Formats: sequence, structure tokens, C-alpha cells
Amino acid sequence: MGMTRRTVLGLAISGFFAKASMNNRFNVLQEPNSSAIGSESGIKVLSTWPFGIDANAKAMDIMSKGGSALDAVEQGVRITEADPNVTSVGYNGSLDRDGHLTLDACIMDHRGMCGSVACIEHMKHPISVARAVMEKTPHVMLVGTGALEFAESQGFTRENIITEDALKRWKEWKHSKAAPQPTPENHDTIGLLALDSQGNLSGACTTSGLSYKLPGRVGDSPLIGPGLYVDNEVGGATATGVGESIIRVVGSFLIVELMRSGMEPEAACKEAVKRIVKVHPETYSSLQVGFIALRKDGKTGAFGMRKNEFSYSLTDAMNPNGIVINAPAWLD
Ligand code: SD4
Repeated sequence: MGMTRRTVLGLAISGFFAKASMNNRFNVLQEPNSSAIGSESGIKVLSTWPFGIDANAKAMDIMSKGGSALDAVEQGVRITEADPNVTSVGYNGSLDRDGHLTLDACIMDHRGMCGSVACIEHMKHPISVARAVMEKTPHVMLVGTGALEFAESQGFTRENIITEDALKRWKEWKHSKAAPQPTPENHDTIGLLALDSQGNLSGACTTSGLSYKLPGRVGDSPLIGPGLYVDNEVGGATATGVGESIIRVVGSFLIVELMRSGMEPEAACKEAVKRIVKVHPETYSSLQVGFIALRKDGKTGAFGMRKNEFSYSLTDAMNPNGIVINAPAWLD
């Protein structure tokens, strides 16, 4: 049985309510355009969702000791990948329709080098496998069993990353044959951008993708261009939400290019959402999508599809403990 259009829409809509719950749970501190939203220079980390704040803390710790943005983004999102409370990234992530946990991740550095894995199983830290693809192969992307075999050849070991909890959620979904009921635990992709003390940018993105996806389905998150893009002359951007819509407009690359032409980070993110609206004239209001951007000079911005749905985490010198910011949105 294939995934019907209604099911996909249902997943998107359930995601919307989940995000609203998340915002309540994490007590969103800032409204958009607050003066606390960083524009000063210095080391800075920006990530999707309130749970990104823990990843930010790790990334800031690394960079405050002189570490690179590349190390910071990898080590930062590893925190989220290992966190069982984040149920759509890494360990305890959401399963596909057939009960497999397939993960997608990518990483990009200040030199424009990048690595990616898609549909990889049994790896707790797909972001580190993606970095190994970047550093140890002439390729950008490995998928499925090829990615797994490569990981093992590099010393990564298979782990059981499917938890009892994930199986229980999957069985409940199978039993109900419907979209999962939204809960505060029903989280999302982490995309993280960092600016280090050398003024270099890097980004990372990692996810288990849409819950109960068709086997083999790959979203935007491991794709350099849609899910993540960094240009050290300009800035970086990353995405969360229904990956198919983000792929159709090559969202993150678009945002970086718009910033290159002079657009402010928030305006560039808004333009990417606008393109998604244009491509999905009948369904956009049910699409859960969010973008964040970090410009070379430290200016940040974000934009989502629905009001109070998408929030993100910022950590910098002005906000050393991190703040969660409610992103402006296309729809009221
Ligand atoms: C995907 N963008 O696989 C990811 C998942 C996500 O809200 O962020 N969903 O399409």
C-alpha cells in the first residue's frame, strides 16, 4: 500500500500542531525583530527548533576554545542525534512505513567542500559519516547500503538505534493507519549554522525524515542546495519541514544567493517560503516549512510558513545561554 496524498498531508498537518506544542514547551523567549537577535560579529550558532539549543551549546563551547565552525557543527548536531527525546533525528528517530530507521545528513564547510549520506541505517551519527564522505572520498553523497559499507570501512560501528519507544510509535501508527497524533515529543530536523573566530562558516543538517515515509524516500536534509548551503563569502542557510517542497525551490541555495545579491537574511528566507507558496498554490497552507540563515557578518534571519509554528535557537556573545526565537511566518 502506498502512502496516499491525504496521508502525506496529514503528516504535514500533524507536524504543524507538534511545532505549536514545542513552542509552548520551550517557552519561546523572543519575537521576531527583537534587538536581542544577533547582528554583531563574533562566534555565533543558529539552529532549527528549540531543541537546537543543546547543540548550539556544544558548538559554542568548541568555538570559544578556538575550534573551527566545521568541528562545531558536527559535534553540535551529534548531541541531537544521540538525544532520545528528539524523535526525528538519529537515535530513537521515527521509522519508515516498513519499520526501518533510515537517516539523512549532510555537512558543508567554508571551502565549499561537502559530504552527505542518505537512507543510511544502523548509524547513530550519520553526520560524522557525512563528514567522512567529504574528507575521505572524492564524492559528495553516498546512499543506502553503500553508505553503510563505507561507514564500516572507516571504523564506524553498527548500533541498534531503533528503540522500543520508536517501535511502539510505529506499531500505533500501523494500527491506526493514520497520521500520528501530534505530541510535544514529535520533533523535527536539526539544521545548524556556525560562524567561528576566524570568520569561517559551516553548516550541518541531520534527520530521520518524515515519519512513516515510503521506504527509500529521501527529503531535502541530505541535499546540498535544498537542505543546506554555505558560501563563505556570503553566508549559510538550512531548512526544516516537508522536504519535497524545499527541494522544488532549492531553498537553502536560493537564500544564500539572495543574500549575495544584497537581501537581508530574513527577507531571503521569506522569499524562499514565497517560492514554495507559488509552487504549491493549493496545498501550501498545510505545508510545514522553516528556513534559517546566517550571514557572513553575523546577521541572522528566519522565516516559516505558519505563524507560531517554527522557532529556532540562537547562541552568541549577547545570548551565551541561547535564546529561542519565534520565526515570522507567511500565514497568520
Ligand atoms: C525531510 N526536512 O525529510 C525533512 C524532515 C523535516 O519537518 O524537517 N520535517 O523532509
